[in-house]
Amino acid sequence: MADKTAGDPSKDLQEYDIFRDSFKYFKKKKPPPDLSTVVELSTSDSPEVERISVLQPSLPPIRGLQPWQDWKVFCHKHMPGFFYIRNPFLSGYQEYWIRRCIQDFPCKPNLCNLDAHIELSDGDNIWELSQSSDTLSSQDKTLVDRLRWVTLGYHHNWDTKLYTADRHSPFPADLDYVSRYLVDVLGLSASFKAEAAIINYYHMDSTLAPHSDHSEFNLEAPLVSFSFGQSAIMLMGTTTKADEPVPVFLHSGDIVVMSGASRLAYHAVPRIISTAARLLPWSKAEKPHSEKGTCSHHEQISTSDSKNVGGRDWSQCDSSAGDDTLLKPFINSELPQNSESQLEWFKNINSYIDESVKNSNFELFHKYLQQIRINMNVRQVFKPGETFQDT
Ligand SMILES: O=C(O)CCC(=O)C(=O)O
Repeated sequence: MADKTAGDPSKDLQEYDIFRDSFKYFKKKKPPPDLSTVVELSTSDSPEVERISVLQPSLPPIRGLQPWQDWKVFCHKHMPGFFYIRNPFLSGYQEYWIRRCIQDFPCKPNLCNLDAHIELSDGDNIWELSQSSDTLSSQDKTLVDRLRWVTLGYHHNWDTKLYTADRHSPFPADLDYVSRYLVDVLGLSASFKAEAAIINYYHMDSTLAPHSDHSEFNLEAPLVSFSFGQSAIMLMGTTTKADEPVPVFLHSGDIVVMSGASRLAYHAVPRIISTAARLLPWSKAEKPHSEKGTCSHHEQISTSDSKNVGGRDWSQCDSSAGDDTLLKPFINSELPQNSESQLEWFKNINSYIDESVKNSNFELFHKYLQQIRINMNVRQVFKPGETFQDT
């Protein structure tokens, strides 16, 4: 790329913000950018991209992921500590997380951008309010369209850029566990604990400006980022904006982990890429993996009786009927601390995920994702064993 500092003596080459130029280039509508330089990490034949093998994890896998041996994990020479996992979800199981992001996570006690405009109470469900046309005003119908972000766990304060003890709600155990599992498979940290997350809901014209994530007290713990729905271009840089970032494509199901030198690297999302419905993972009207009669690796660790989870008879539970409110205490609580309760929780969550995926109708979620990209961005806030008293 041409030296953009040429002819501008006021700009020191070291300080020149090449990242911003790249962001503007990929954001531009007219003329649209040339996407041929955007790296498709899973198919790239560039010598800078390397597929790596992962390690046998110490944790058992949560339901819905392909066996870790089959994961396609890539690194890039210019982004040490950056890992890209090409959609490791079993067919049909991305929907579990998509539903969590659209239907569950925007509910109280979590915070979202709509709090500035309307008073949401316990039990209000933005997705359901947006669906029911007869009882509510037309403004309610657009609530889900106005959703831009949700925060979980320690709620990131956008103004102060701080986490504080008083802005905290329980971090959902399933998201904590799946993040720990991912970090474990990559061999990054035995003590990872998800304590905060930002869920971003991108519209087709949304962008995320160049930034680095440094509000956490623990800046060594990796950052885990999940993409669902429409594709995006992510610009991945270094710790200085004077370095040109690498543009990479992110698609539905892809997971990025930023660790080591990449943990504090500048990154941005300059563009959402319209992805034809036929190219989205669910276009083939796929059934959950287990329904295809395949005995997969993950089934070896399933020990629970799916009919009796959390004291409920699951054979009576059709979550498509929206009758899963009784499960909220189970799915919205933190991961149990002691290992016996954690094992019990683990059996229950696996059955819950299976049932939730098999019994739900995801058509409306798929429709929503024809225009939306969701990103779940998970962080550990504290060093192991520390809390606010220790900072
Ligand atoms: O949307 C993405 O892929 C990145 C999101 C991000 O960087 C953030 O929330 O800090």
